[in-house]
Amino acid sequence: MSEYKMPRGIVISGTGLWTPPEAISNEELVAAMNTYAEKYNRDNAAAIEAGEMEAKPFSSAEFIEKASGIKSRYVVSKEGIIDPERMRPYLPERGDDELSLQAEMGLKAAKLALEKANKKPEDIDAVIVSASYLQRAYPAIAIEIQGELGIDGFAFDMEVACSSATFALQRAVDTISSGSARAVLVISPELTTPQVDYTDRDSHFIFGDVAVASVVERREACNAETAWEVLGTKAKTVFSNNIRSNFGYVARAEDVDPFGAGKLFRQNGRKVFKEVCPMAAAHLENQVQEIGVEPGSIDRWWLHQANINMNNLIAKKLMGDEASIERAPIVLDTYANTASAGSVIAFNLYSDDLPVGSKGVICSFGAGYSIGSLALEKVAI
Ligand code: CO8
Repeated sequence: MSEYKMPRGIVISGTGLWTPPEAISNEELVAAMNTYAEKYNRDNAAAIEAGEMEAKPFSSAEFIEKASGIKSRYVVSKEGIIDPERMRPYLPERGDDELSLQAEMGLKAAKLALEKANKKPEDIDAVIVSASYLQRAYPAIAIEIQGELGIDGFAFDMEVACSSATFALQRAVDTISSGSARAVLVISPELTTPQVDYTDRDSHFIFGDVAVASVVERREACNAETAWEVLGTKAKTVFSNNIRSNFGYVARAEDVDPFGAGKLFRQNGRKVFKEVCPMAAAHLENQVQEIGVEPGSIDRWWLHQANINMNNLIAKKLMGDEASIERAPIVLDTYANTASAGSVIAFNLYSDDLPVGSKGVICSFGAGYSIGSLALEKVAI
């Protein structure tokens, strides 16, 4: 790659994590899916018997925990998801004059991040909302949040699936280093549950809702006691059809059901596992080499949270026998996969304990494929 060297002096000075108040355990989710499957198989018994339809296979809480490490997930609305007659969240439509749901989630995390960074809206020049799904095309959710906070500057939305948060943090670093903004608020309101097919046992257990936010700014303007200086960033994308969501506005002109087969989240999880693990490990090795250190001297890896076995494998490749849950913390047991927010949740929950001088890496990997990382060092202000 290029000889480009990161300009120093840009920090992540605060993060915010908003967790929805409701949670669904594997057992509750499986009970709903299996009641739905039983009824489906009963109602379609003749067609299944004749080989015209496939029976719905049953899900298992034991499988879910063993295969993924997920035990529970937070959701914005639980009731509809675990109702076998509905099998999707119920989110009442809001009017144009009301705050949209994704803006509301993002705003909650943004306020927490501003508080942690000891910043006021007037200190911020730009807002980026970056998530794997956006609830509308325009006006941007980021501009809605900008308006609510009273920020004078510019705002825009972007989407890079599971790497939405890391790619947006990188855009914030670039924006500040080019002088386009003094400070940037990066927000990922991951509202995943409306795009999950809760009748599909392969994917019904994977995702949860959450919102995270970060303040990125110049070290010289930072008001926090400590911050995380950005030592380097790295982004990579390689096209793959193994994780796909075909839901989109063109469905209306294609005369197809926008919520029909293949339009919700789907993946070939096994292939993703096999292909992404070596890509992510190599990417991370390069990331730390570029900042002049060996993987062994990184104190903490805030890895993407899609699968515990994937993270253990990547951690082992990077740290060998030194790999541990303390050095590569896991949040997906309680949060599940929250698309791009997972590594930022891990950073938010597991970074305050580290002393000044510690080094860490935030990294995401997922659909696209996309891999994004930021190498950080804790600094005293
Ligand atoms: N209960 C019981 N059995 C099950 C279940 C279940 N719930 N699900 C699958 N099985 C069965 C399968 O059908 C299969 O049966 P058979 O052998 O008879 O065919 C068997 O169990 C084994 O299935 P798999 O091979 O699929 O099992 P794995 O061990 O591979 O585990 C995982 C499946 C957990 C999905 C795993 O492959 C995985 O986590 N892979 C990595 C995936 C990944 O990292 N993806 C990133 C996606 S996230 C992302 O990029 C963000 C997208 C944007 C967000 C979208 C929001 C909606």
